[in-house]
Amino acid sequence: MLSLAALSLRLRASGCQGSRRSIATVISGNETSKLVRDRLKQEVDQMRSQFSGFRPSLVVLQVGDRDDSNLYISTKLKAAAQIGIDAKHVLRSIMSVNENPSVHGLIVQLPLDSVNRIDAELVTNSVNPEKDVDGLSCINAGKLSRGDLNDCFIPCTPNGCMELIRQTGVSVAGKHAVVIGRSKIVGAPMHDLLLWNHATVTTCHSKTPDLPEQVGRADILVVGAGRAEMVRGDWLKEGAVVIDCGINHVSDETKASGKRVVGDVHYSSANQRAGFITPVPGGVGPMTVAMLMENTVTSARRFLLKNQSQR
Ligand code: NAP
Ligand code: LUD
Repeated sequence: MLSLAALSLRLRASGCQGSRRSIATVISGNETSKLVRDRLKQEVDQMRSQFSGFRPSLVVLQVGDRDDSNLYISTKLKAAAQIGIDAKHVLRSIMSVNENPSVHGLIVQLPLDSVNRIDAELVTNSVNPEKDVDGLSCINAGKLSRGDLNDCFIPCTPNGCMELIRQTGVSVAGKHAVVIGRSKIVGAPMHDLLLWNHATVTTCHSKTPDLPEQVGRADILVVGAGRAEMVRGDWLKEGAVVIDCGINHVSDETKASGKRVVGDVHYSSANQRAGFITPVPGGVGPMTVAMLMENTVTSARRFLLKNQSQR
């Protein structure tokens, strides 16, 4: 199969974009996530026939009733059903799920939506690290930061970004990668993943002076800042791989809903300069869901192996 990189080179070489500057190749999260989900479905089918009806099981715990969480959770439940993962949506205690041997994955959807302030750190750290398919507990985060990538659960959004970078065919080793954001769910684990895939990594945040200068050095740029269309096309290094995690709702009178979703990257200027770029929607979002399914299947596989060796 022709990789995205080869395809992009061919398009450029054949000059099929006319005399205009070549436009970045779109890295589709919708398509890549479908490939991942199809592969997982096959694996789960195989588990089921080999272990008489066994199914990987995921619990999504929600506190409150935020519209965005409701939407993300329903996407996760649909993806799970399609793959054959038995997923439950609960509003109960973490401990009973931790102790239930028939559950292989447990996530606590963030942010927690409650009248009384709840310490999210305390809650994510209460999840049994062996079931922490969101990779947010400090045990899994610590392993990732030390480079023990095969012995931990990697947070779904950065893991999905890595998968999209792989799709381009551009190798990460030796490249200069820039991450904007240092949150526990996106920026910090993204930094670790790029580092242990042998990139030289710069992580930027709200106190970084001269963001455009830092961005201009990036062969690979991952943005998770939560600032609508902040990164402009003219900041980018020509040919860069641009991965946009941002999900921002901006008002748009032309839409029936009165709003639309944009990323943290100004797409129409960035795609004139980037080599590869993810759209929003249809980029990182669907990959987050696919990677959650992957971590759940991995956890179920580990569970099966452990039980087999104990027999
Ligand atoms: P967050 O917890 O608010 O963190 C944002 C990070 O960006 C912080 O580290 C902040 O710096 C940094 N930042 C904010 N403004 C900046 C600026 N002007 N210049 C440089 N850095 C700046 O957000 P998050 O949870 O990481 O999410 C980030 C974005 O990704 C949001 O749009 C969110 O909706 C989206 N997201 C998408 C997915 C997905 O699946 N696609 C998953 C998770 C999140 P400080 O640390 O200094 O405050
Ligand atoms: N908390 C997440 N909170 C929010 N977009 C997601 C997400 C699907 N513990 C925990 O699921 O991994 C998490 N673990 N997150 N998020 C964001 C974050 C969490 C974001 C986007 C999507 C999950 C998604 O499917 C689609 C797209 O970008 O194409 C549709 C977007 C739309 O609004 O139509």
